Amino acid sequence: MVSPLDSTPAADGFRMPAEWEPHSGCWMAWPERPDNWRLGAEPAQDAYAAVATAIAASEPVTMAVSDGQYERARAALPESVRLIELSTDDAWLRDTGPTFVVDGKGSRRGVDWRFNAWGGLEGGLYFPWDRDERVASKVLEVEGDERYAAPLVLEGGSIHVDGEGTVLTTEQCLLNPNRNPELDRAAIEAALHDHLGTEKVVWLGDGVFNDETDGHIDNLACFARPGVVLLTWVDDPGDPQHAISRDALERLEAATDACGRSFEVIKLPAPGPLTTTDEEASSVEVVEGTRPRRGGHRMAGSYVNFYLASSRVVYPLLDPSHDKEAGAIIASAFPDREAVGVPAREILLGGGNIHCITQQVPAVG
Ligand code: KQY
Repeated sequence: MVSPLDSTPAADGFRMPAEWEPHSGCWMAWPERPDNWRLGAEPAQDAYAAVATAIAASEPVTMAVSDGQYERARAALPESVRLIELSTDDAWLRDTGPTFVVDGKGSRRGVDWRFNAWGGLEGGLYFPWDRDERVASKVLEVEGDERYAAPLVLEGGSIHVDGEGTVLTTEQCLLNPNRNPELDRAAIEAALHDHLGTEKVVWLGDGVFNDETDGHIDNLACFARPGVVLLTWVDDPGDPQHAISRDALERLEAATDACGRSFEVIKLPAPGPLTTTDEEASSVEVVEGTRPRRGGHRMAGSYVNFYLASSRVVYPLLDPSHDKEAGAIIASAFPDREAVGVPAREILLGGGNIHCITQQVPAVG
C-alpha cells in the first residue's frame, strides 16, 4: 500500500466538492456475493449494468470486477465502461471507495476512511471485510491520486456536503458505538472538518427505518444545491418513517448552514412501504458471518438515493405508485440535468441503492 500523506485535506487546502460539481468519472463495483444478492447475483448484475449504462451516457464509468466475473460483466456493460480487476467483498463503492477532495488549483487527492462493514463485530453486515478495506487505496492508485488515511471509521454514504462548508449527517450512524466509540461528537465534527474541508455539521437524528447501514444520510436526505435539501417523506403518522422524517424536518428548519442560510426543504415521497417477499429472501444463500434475509422484512427504500452524473440525475424506480411523482420532483430539483429512472428493486434487496453503489471522481484542471 502506498504510504499516506501525513497531513489532512483541510490543512493542505483541499475540500470535498458537492456532487453537482464537475466530474471526470464514476466508479462502481460488480456485485457477486451470493449471500447478499439473490440467485447468484444475476438480477442485481442486470440492475447494476442498467445503472452503469445510464451514467456512462453522461460521464466515464469504471467498474471494479473480479477475474471470475470479468466475462459476464464485459458482456453486460457498454464498451465505454472501463473494467478494472480489483478484489472486493461486496459492491458498495460509495462506502468502500475514497472520498475525493480538490484544492481548486488543479490537484485532487482521496480520503481513505477506515471501513468495518457497517458496524464491525457489533452489528456489521459481513465478516471478513479486509478486501473492501483496501478498495479506496487501490482506486487512488489507479487514478494516480495521493491518499490521506483518515483515522476514523466512516462510509461515504453517511455524509453529504454542499461544497460550501456544510456537511449533513445522522447521529444514528456517526455517533453509533459500533463505528468510533472512542470519539465524542466534538471529536467526530473535528475529524469531518479536517478531512472534508467543511466548517459546520448539520446533524439529523435517525436514518430511514430499517436501514441496515445504521441510518446513512444518503438514503434519508441530500442537498439539491446550497441551502436546499431533499428529504424522504411519509405522510402517514402510523408509519414509523413519519416520525423520523418529521424529526429531520424540524432539525433542518431550526438549522442554518455554514454560510448562515436557512434551509428550504423539499419533501420527496417514499416508495411503498416495500417488503421482501419470501421468494426473494429464500433465494439468497445463507452463510455464517453474513446477516440473513427474511421474507416480510420492511426494506429501507428511498428515492433520495440517486446519483448526480454530469448531465443526468439517475434515480431508482421502486414502486409504480410513487415513481412518477418522485421522478418529477427530482427533475424539478435539478433542472439542468436529464432525470433518468432505472429499475432498482434488486439493488434495494441487497441493502442500498444507486447512490450507495457509485462514487464520483471530481474533475480538476
Ligand atoms: O447502502 C449502503 N450504503 C450500503 C449497504 C450495504 C448493504 C450490505 N448488505
